[in-house]
Amino acid sequence: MTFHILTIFPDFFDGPFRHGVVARAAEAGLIEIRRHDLRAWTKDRHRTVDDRPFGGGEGMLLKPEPVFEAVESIFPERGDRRRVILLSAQGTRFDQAAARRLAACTELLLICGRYEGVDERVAEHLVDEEISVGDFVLSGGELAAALVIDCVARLAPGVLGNRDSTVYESFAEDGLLDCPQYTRPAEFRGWRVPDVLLEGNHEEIRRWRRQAAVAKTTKNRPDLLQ
Ligand code: 9D3
Repeated sequence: MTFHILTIFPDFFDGPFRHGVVARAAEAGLIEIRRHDLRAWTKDRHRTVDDRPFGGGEGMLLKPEPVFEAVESIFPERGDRRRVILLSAQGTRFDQAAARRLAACTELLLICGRYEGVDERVAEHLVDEEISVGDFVLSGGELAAALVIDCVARLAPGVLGNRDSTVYESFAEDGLLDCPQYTRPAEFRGWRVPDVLLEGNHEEIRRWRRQAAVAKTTKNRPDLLQ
């Protein structure tokens, strides 16, 4: 699976994919991550990618021409399994189900917005989907693109093996957060690991984990309990 990133800050991605599962998947040739500098598709001396909003308002917008030219040259042909995504605060919310859908593609092109936004014709006439990573304000789409790639890449065919059943993997199994987990030592600064986990009664452990997951979900994410 190939990820293309269209950005004015290609150097931003020097770091995020050099560690862990994504780095190993790239080394194994299971995924490829290619960065494209949006300014390569400008035609003026100053390599201008932004301009002022019609109707007035704060800040600058990414202008449409370089973005259209870039996408059309990176993807001369489009298709179901070759999708173009705009990262923007106005997009539909990214979640594990969206990640699973995107993992079925062979090539994804992620466009990183900057400044106050992107000319709306990009969202309307160029991209397949517009995606937001959550209800908070970022300073641009780069961090969001890194997040989406991290999440989708581990679902790409062959990346995780069948240790996690990635086909069915959901963020919250049966609507619950993961249960609390402990490792050694059994007592740390006076805080003991629950006895049931040390005793080896697997039916009791299963029941404890279930109620602990419900308690954790109630406390931290009541919205998940319909
Ligand atoms: C929503 C606030 N906007 C109204 C004045 C300003 C604005 C905020 C953030 C304009 C651009 C941006 C840049 N954000 C992204 O490019 C972005 C983003 C985000 O801010 N939140 C969640 N997901 C994403 S994906 C891309």
